[in-house]
Amino acid sequence: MADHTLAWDHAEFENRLRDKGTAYHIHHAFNVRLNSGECSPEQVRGWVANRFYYQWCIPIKDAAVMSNMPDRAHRRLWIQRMLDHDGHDDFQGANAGGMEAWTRLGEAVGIARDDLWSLKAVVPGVRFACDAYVNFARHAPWQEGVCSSLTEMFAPQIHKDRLVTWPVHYPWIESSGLDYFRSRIPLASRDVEHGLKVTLEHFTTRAQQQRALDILQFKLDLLWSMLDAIEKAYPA
Ligand code: AHQ
Repeated sequence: MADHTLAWDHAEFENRLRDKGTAYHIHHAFNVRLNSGECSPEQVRGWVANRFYYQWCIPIKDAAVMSNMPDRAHRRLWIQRMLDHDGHDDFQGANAGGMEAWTRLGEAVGIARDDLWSLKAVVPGVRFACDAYVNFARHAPWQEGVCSSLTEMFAPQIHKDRLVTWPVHYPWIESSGLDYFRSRIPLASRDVEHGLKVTLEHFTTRAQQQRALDILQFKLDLLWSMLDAIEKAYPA
């Protein structure tokens, strides 16, 4: 039987998307310990080395979403995300991209570039979660791929937390190593502006809006399960 439950207006729909922030990995015990200074250098290195695989997968995920995008106007916006991570133009300095900035984070916490890029430290649960994200992006309609990136609604805060707490708790980490977090704050806000517009305009019936909430929950669970796996691999 058709469900004629009234769809939420855009403001209510956005509020319900944002209300899911309570499940964001900022609240995960490992992240709380990390930003409270309770992690050992080995646990910090474990987090950096495992999260590198997520960073490695993001541009591949974004290329998958883009390959499903028929509209050039959306591709012109979406391609920026890949350039942010892979770099562009002369690939030097600020043009080197997020994976280079994460490599500098790795070196600042004591992980050599070759070790980080070998992905040898990536534990099965992290690899599985990241691969699930890429596979989702490959097979889902592009609007669902865009919707899944909306966990970045909550990302500026987690980056700001690191920039405030890590220098206090981990003075042994060279400040320039935190440049990745600095760079993401404006980029996350830019990404969310496009992602939210697509999501609010595409998911129009109540059933579709519930689908969008379920997609966001899938991604929240994906981020959460990465920290579960990291926490288990690097116990307190
Ligand atoms: O550094 C992050 C990043 O580039 C992205 C892209 C976006 C996506 O497409 O799913 N999500 C995301 C996130 C990044 N950093 C995470 C963190 O905790 O540092 C947060 C994560 C997100 O909120 O989805």
